[in-house]
Amino acid sequence: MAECSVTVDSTDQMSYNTKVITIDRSCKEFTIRLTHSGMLPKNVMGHNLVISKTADMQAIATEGMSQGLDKDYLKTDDVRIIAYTAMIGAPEKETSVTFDPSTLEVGGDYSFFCTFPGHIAMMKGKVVVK
Ligand code: CU1
Repeated sequence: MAECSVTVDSTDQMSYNTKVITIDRSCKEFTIRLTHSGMLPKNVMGHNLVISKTADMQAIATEGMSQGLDKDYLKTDDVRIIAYTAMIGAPEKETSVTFDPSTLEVGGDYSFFCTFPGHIAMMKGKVVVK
């Protein structure tokens, strides 16, 4: 059976606990659960998880910065965003997003990243579609 969900943890060290997320395109729905194991609040060490083509990643993060904290540092109606979670920080422990993976191409160049200002330098990884 296909694995149709994954959990990624984020930390006060400005990191995710994985560098690769594998998405099985045969899943009807795919769920990404983002946890925050740190003690710092959202305005200091907020994290989200956004998926886009790798080529669009930097532009989405830059545009997100100008949106400010109340909009979770993300322009959510940007059509280049494939999926995104809310931004969380302590005391929130987790959030999740469920989306249809059939919009992704097998072998396509996708990434996941955090749009909190400055975090993309460390908080990014590859999305592998199989
Ligand atoms: Cu972050």
